[in-house]
Amino acid sequence: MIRFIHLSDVHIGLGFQSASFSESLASKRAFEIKQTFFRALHYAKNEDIDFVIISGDLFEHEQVKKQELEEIVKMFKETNKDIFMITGNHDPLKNQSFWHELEFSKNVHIFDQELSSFYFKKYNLDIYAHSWSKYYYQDNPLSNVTPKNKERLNILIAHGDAYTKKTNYLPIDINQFQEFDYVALGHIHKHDFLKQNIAYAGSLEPLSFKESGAHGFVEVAFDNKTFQAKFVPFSKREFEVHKIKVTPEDTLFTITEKIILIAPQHRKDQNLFRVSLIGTTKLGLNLNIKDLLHQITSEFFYIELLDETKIDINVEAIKKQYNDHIIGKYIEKFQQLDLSDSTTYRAFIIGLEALLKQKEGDL
Ligand SMILES: [Mn+2]
Repeated sequence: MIRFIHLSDVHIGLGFQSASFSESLASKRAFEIKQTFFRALHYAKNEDIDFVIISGDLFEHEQVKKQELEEIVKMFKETNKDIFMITGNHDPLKNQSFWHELEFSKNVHIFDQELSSFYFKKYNLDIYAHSWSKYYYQDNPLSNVTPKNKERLNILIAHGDAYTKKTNYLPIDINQFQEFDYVALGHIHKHDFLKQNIAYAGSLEPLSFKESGAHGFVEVAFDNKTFQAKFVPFSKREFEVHKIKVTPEDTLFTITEKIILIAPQHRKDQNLFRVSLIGTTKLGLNLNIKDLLHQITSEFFYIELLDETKIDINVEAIKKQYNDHIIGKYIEKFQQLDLSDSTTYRAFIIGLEALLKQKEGDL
């Protein structure tokens, strides 16, 4: 029986430049990515795991520090398990790459840019793979891959896109991989079993709100007779994306309560939340996201709040009522603009509210 873990897309060194994280949160997340990766290696060491597969994008070529890679080299050595690895589009084997400067221990097997196989005598196993050596692949170096020795067990490691035929990120057709016993895919960050024996491990730790849900690795056990593969949730945190419906009956207090009650405390302490307020609010409620965020922020490890609400207001009725008044003219002017644009809509409502208040004052 062979037991191994298949992980992928760790992205060590990621700087989170495109996220709205503070500098301290970005560096905390970068640390946690490394921490979880090392925890996975510990898992391999302490559980009865024969080897580890890493399907590309271990680190960020542009951002990682050499010192961090030296930590990985050391950790690989201490793991003392065979590690089979390819590079991906974020850490390609280019001429000026850290890959050439690091000295890995003997248990680490990094595949070259040309497709090749590694024979693992102990398990009568062949592992096929190639590493990325450039940032884009329209061509497919795997198009003719097939196991040479069918009496052996055969594993393929690949980094690419199995969902899109026309892609710059190595189009993968899984139908070509029928004869492999297991295919360890990387590149797509959401874990997915395309077949029971062909899987994306997904990113080990989620990297953004686009990567909500559970993250971890795939654990596989098989021999000539049996096959088992399961996803193991392993990330330290998850990204959670929520929508909260607001109604005209809601007050600032009830809206605040709805946000606080969105998840049990342990998830609020652990996960990163993005909450969109949708629905309609009463005219004059004065929903201010910054103030609201101030009220709730201490309840969460991290929360982003988005206001997508509309004001409960019958514009046509007001326009009719104030036909000859500046209010009617104001509405007419704004209706010529694109009110589906949220900034324009906000501006329209703020002005309308002010004018209506003014009008009330006149009475
Ligand atoms: Mn990736």
